[in-house]
Amino acid sequence: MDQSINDDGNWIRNSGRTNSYRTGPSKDHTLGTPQGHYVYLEATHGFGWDVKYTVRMLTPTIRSSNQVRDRCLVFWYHMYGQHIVSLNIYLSPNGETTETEVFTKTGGGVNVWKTGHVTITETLNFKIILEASSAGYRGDIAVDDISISLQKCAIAYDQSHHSPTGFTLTWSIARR
Ligand SMILES: [Ca+2]
Repeated sequence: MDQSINDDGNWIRNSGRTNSYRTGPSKDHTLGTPQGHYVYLEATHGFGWDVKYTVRMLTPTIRSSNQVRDRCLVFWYHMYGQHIVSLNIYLSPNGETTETEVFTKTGGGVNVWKTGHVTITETLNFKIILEASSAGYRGDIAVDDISISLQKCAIAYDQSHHSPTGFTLTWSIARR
């Protein structure tokens, strides 16, 4: 995935815990160990109290048509920390000019990884934008194991399901 330039900072690749107590994960979701990697918003890099700090990243263009349009986006997210604002996902046909919100979660309650899924039915090419916002140092938001399969999400969604079609996005943003 690529970093946006229309935001305040970058998603950061990390393993183990984050820099502040009482926020962020202590292990990734894939392996469930301190050695596994995830990406996150490091809220300590933000603007401080009550000023929203936002990071965004984008997938490459995903090709759609009338024949190929149904997909299920599955991901795991971790929102723990009292200064967390939101995690939002948007679809955009043209970078970041026009966006449609398809997922939003606010607040930072519990120190666990949760799964999210979004059915996508786009007939035009699109990108997926992942956006996290916080307003204070206990605002670390993490994401892991993003995958896209070529079917609508099942109604009774099985968290262990992985489709052999589609693909898994990898963390190529290794800067910090
Ligand atoms: Ca991982």
